[in-house]
Amino acid sequence: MRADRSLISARKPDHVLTLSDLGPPLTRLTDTAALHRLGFAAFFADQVGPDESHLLVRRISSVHRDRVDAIDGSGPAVLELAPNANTADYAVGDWVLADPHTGLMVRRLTRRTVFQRRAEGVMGHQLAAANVDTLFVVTSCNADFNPARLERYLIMANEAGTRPVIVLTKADMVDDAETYAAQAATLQRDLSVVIVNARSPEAIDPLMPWCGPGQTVALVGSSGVGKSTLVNTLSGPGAGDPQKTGTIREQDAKGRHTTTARSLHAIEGGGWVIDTPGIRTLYVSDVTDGIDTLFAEITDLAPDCKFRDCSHSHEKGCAVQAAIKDGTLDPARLDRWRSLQAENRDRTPVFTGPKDNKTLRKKKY
Ligand SMILES: Nc1nc2c(ncn2[C@@H]2O[C@H](COP(=O)(O)OP(=O)(O)O)[C@@H](O)[C@H]2O)c(=O)[nH]1
Ligand SMILES: [Mg+2]
Ligand SMILES: [Zn+2]
Repeated sequence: MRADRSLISARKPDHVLTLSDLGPPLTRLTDTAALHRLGFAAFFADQVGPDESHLLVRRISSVHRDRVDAIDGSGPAVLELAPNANTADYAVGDWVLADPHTGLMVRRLTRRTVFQRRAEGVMGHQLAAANVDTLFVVTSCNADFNPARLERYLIMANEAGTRPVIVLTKADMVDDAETYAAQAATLQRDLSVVIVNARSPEAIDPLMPWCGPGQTVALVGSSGVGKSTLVNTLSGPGAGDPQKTGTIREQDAKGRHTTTARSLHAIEGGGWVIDTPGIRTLYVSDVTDGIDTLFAEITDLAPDCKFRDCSHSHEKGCAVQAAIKDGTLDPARLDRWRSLQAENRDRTPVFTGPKDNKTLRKKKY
């Protein structure tokens, strides 16, 4: 127990400890109530072996160059990485097991989903967020609304294995929010679209189906669309607005980068929400599956084409061209499919050489 106290003392360095300073108990694997609060889902619990039952459960809430911040069932918690660990290997949303005596991370649990971005000109991926169940793709009912950009976010969600939901904010500022919603709904089969005023406490109601204990949502979208405002609304009035929000230039609806880092926040009715800074340019690279899902109406037709390697442009017996002729497929969709495919092909590195020659593209067109 002595070691547990030294762990706590790291939280309050200038304090003489008494027993009452120990606060709520640390979240152990046997502490089902705290695990439930923390949103620890069965997928993660199932990974823990019987010999690990003495360990503590923590979730990474932000990643810095030299350290990571974490939470447990009672709030912020210390998590020490091994001296040789690289914080870039961890993502906000990661679940980890920690030693109760030293606070040292023992291991990271396998991720259910992960968002990663390939930075321009850099090998490898930049981790954005992990274990996200639902991606709220946030855009506003104004000049920010851009179907081509929304498609890129949808590809990102599909590729990560995360359910996308389009969240249209600033519905209070227009009277044709439904028009935006109808347009957004055509972007992908069975896509959910929600219209909110992010500043209103009522915004929480239509978003609740994707929140609740065990659920993690992440917010993406341009700066100024209301992501941080939504985090504050989802956190509830008791949380005291954990995120700073910004102003936008009204003429082009461009936001400033008020949010600079990713962070994890508790949702009032249970579950967790990850805020992210706006992404300026979103390239598609190595996202073949994500594109297939976005354009499911095209992907589904391809097996009916006469040629297996049909490019759906000039070939005889092309089921996709036939669908365009009979008016069941929007030709603009085929154009966008083609250009996103080409971008993906150009930007996906095909590694060669002795070490990497197994890392070819997952799937060939
Ligand atoms: N009227 C209205 N203003 C909003 C709404 N959502 C966000 N805002 C405002 O838009 C600005 C940018 O919001 P912020 O949350 O910082 O955007 P972020 O960059 O996406 O995190 C702030 O002034 C918000 O108060 C909304 O639904 N309605
Ligand atoms: Mg923000
Ligand atoms: Zn074809």
